[in-house]
Amino acid sequence: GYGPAFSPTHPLALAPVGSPPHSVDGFVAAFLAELNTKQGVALSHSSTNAQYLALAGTVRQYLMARWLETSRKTHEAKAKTVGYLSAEYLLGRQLGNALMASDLNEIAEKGLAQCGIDLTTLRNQEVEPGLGNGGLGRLAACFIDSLATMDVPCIGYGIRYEYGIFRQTFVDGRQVEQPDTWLALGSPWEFPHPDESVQVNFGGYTEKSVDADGREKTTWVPSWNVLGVPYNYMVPGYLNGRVNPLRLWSAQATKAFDLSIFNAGDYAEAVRAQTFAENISKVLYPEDSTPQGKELRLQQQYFFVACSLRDFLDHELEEGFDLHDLPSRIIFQLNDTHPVIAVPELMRILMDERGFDWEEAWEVTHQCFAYTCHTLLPEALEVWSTDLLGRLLPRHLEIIYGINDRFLAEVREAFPGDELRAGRMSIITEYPERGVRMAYLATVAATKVNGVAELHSQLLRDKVLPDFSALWPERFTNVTNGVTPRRFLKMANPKLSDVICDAIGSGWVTDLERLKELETYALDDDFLAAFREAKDWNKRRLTTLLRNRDGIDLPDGHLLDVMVKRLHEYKRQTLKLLHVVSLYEQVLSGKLAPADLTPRTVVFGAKAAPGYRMAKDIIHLINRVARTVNADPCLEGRLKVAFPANYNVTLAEKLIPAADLSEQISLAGMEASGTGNMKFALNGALTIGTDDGANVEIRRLVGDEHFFLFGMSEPEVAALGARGYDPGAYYQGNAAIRAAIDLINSGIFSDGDRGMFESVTMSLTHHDRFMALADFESYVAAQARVEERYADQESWTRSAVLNVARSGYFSSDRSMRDYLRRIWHTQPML
Ligand code: H53
Repeated sequence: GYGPAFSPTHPLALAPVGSPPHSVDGFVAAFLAELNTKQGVALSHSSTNAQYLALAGTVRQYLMARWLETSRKTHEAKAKTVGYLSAEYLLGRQLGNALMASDLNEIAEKGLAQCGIDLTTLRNQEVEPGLGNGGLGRLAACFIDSLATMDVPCIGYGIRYEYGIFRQTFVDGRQVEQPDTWLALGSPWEFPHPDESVQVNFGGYTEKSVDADGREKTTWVPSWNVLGVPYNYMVPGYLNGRVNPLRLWSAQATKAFDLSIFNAGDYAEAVRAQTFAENISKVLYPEDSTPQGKELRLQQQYFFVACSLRDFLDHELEEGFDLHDLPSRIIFQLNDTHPVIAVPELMRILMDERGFDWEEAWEVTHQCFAYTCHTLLPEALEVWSTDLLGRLLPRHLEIIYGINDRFLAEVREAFPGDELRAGRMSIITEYPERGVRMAYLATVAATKVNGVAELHSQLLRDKVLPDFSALWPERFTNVTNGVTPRRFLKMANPKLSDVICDAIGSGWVTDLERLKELETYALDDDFLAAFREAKDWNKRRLTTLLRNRDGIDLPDGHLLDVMVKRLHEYKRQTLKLLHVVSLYEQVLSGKLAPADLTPRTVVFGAKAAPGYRMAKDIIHLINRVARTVNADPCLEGRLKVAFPANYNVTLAEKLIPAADLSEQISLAGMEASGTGNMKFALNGALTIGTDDGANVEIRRLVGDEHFFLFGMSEPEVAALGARGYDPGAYYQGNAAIRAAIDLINSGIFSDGDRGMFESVTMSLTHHDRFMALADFESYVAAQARVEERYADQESWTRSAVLNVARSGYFSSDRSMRDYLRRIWHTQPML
């Protein structure tokens, strides 16, 4: 609480403490104070890590006053806030972004140099917080960056995993996972607030009673609980003084929890209880878009959502706030189905704790939630068994049944006699066991449901939720994903940023459509030369990094062909690999002279979910192909495969700016959006891609001549599936496919072991669920067009410039504007 001299309205309590002076001297003084007084080390004896921590602390000081001021302003204005609920935030390193957002880069560089310290060395000391798997988690990070930059009040809510996404290593070419100990050397970006901890209940049973007014009342009698401790992170807007909070929850045992056992005399048991509670936020589940249905995962979901709702209601609203007006103050955006348990949780709070009746509670709940779906894969849609859910959250299951009963009554009223439809639409499924379809629950509850690219939103309406879009057509909308230009262009690609700024100024950093002004420069020789020089610089930077980080040598002057994303069959890394193997086979068999190959380095980066066997086999195969191809002298200087381990945001920031060719080759209708595709185009890589996800929009905007389209369209995929797809016919009928697959089966990549990659080749020739063989010929033809264009460097560079100039639409600032207008109905505070 506040001391007597500092009532919340006391002027000194209102005025945040000022920042250090925005000067080199001010910076150095603050930095040395951090080092000396916070860490107790002298500059002369400080380790790189101590210096990094001191630097982070210094930058934090500059952001502090703005952070407090932002919070004061938002509360005072009673502004509507976006509550972004996401189980993942793939933030990437914080230091560079914080320096950029507070305009401290130059000052820090000079100040540190005065202390004999190199800023880049300190930057490289940071271990990125990998609190997400892939696209979905990175999207959340881009969105909160954009909201802060656009001066929109937002609280990001999530989980502070003690271990983020695993660190990938290769042993004999196979993926081996190591724990991500990102907190080990200190975590200077977070503010723990044990004083604002929240209790979260689990288990037990419910009791019905009748209150004094004769109304039926339900009480949840839980059997155990844990404490959620919030850790605040600063989300600084770009040069605008706004700093929004990201609030991540960490699980801790409650006193009551362990004391009862402790009092009974079993100390060891008490400690075990503590460990049990803390397991909840211990580790990020490493499955990307394939939920495992594990109990701990549901605990995580309820844990962070319960903490977040409680936090918002208790700490962000003034005392006595009438919760009937809650929709005027908050919109909770559900990032996929992971946080959907928030729906029955808000119902429970309003009914059981605040005395709302069902209809009142439902009206408020409905207005307070919007749902983003990020997938089309049926196996990615979460279903929780009622058995598990009822055991862990008995009251919530009752409420879900209540929601379903009323919903199905509405369906029957709209479609009388159509029992089949009611069965199809039920939130509860009976197969393979009774379960709650979380996507249906989200759709029934939400004011708006959106997909993440135009094609995806269309397919969501037509194929995943057709009955729902028939019932509520106006509920469905699209917001195409975006990426933050601050991190992924200005920060990751400083050379290209300078070239752009020299031509059109710096307005594009917060208004990315201004890149349009570069179109005229696509014909300017000086500009093209500067553009190419930036690309070359990025390639040299990458070469140095990969040499030091992985011992990989990137040859000079190669077309850099990059496929980086999670390893998933639908993304079709095997299609890219078959292309490589086919080129190799043609050289081996004398069909192709090595001198006729366009010198090319293919870079893969991909993590596989640890339990996803096929994905791990594919990683193994890529590494083995790389080993053989790279060692074969006949390909020397012509074809190389590089597979740096542990692809993450930090590596992406170096890889993407260096790339010439971006591989976006999922089977049409499978990739909801993709966001890597946008980052590559924005950095001047050309895309080879299918008509899938946001590729459709990228191609439309950059123009057909500047995009290498191949493969079946989604309707063609559907038609082929309906006719019956037979990959064996493609294997038999296409000599190149057959030769490539046979080469893998020959044992050439596996020291003569012909069976080593049978799982992969058999899957391709017998099932090929994602139709890689059907698209192979078209893919190879598109690669030939790539090589033809690349031979004309001027024409290639012009296309690259036009890709940059026409990618402004893919700023996450634009995505946020679309959410504000179409879904959240709130505005920037400016
Ligand atoms: O979300 C990205 C999309 C991408 C999609 C990805 C995603 C996950 O990373 C995890 C779960 C899920 O359902 C979807 O695969 O296409 O770009 C952001 O929307």
